[in-house]
Amino acid sequence: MIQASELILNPDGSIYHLNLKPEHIAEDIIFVGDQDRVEKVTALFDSIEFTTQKREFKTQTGSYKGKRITVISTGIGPDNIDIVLNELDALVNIDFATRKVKEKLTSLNIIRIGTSGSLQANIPVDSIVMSQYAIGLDNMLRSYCIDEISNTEIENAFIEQTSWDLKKGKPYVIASSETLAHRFYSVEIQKGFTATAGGFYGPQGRVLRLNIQDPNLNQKMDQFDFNGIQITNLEMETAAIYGLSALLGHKAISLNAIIANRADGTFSNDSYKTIDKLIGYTLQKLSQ
Ligand code: R1P
Repeated sequence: MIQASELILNPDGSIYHLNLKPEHIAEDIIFVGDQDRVEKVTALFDSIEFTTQKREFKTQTGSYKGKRITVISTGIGPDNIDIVLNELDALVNIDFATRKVKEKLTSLNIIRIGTSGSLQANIPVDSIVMSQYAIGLDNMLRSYCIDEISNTEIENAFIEQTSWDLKKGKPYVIASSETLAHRFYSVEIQKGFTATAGGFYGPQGRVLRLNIQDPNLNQKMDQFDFNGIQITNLEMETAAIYGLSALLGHKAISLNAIIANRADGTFSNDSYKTIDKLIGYTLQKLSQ
C-alpha cells in the first residue's frame, strides 16, 4: 500500500498537484507548456466535458472529431514533467481506494505540442521538428533507474565531443515511441534530436549578467554528430517526457514549433501562426 505522504490526494479525492480524478482524463493526452495554449487547442474541439486548473497545471478534456482527448499544461521544465507524468500515471495505474498498483496497466499516448529554438541554420524559424531522440542535460531523470532505457553510446559521444563537464551531471539520451513517431510523421515536418535543458538562460547558453560554465556549448552541440544524428533544437521538456514515459510504459512523441534560430539569431515574425499550424497538424493526426 502506498502511504498518504507518497501518493498525496486532495480532500475531494483528486491527485495533489493536477487536481484530477481518474475519470477526468482520456488515454490520448496533449501536453503544452503554456496554460493559455490549452484553450487554443480545445477551441477546435466539438465539445469540452471537464476543465480544472491548479497552479500552472490547467486541464481540459473533450472531444475532437469523436475522439476523447485531454489537454494539459505542464508549465516550464523537467521538474514539472516529473510531477505531471507521475500523477497522470497514478491516475490510470494506481487504485486510489486501495492505494495499490493495478494488475492491468494502462498505457497513455502523450503528445507534446511545444515551442523550441533551432540549433541548425538549415532548420529555420516556423518549421516543425518531431523529436526522434532527446538528450536531457537536466539530471531530473537520473533519480530513476534508467540504464535499460537510455542510449549510453550517444551519451558518451556527446560527453566527448562537447567536453561536457560531469560536475553538471551525466546527460541522458532517450528515444521517442516508435509507434507514435510513425503515426505523427509526415513530409511537412522534420525529424530531430532535441536537447532538453534544465533552465532557460545559463543552461541554454544565454548570457545576460552571469558568466556561464561553457560559453561554447551551443556551438559544440550544433556540430555534434553521432553516425549522422545531429542535435536539432533546444527546449526544456522533451527528454524528461520521453524518459518517464518509457519507464512507466506510456508512449510519447514531442512536436516543437521552431520559433527561434540560435544559429542565425532570428526569431519568428509570427510564432502564434506556427503554433496554430502545429496544433491543427497534431489534432488531424490524432483523429486519424
Ligand atoms: C521557455 O520559454 C519555454 O518554452 C518552451 C520551453 O521548452 C520552455 O517550456 O516550450 P513551451 O512553449 O512548450 O513551454
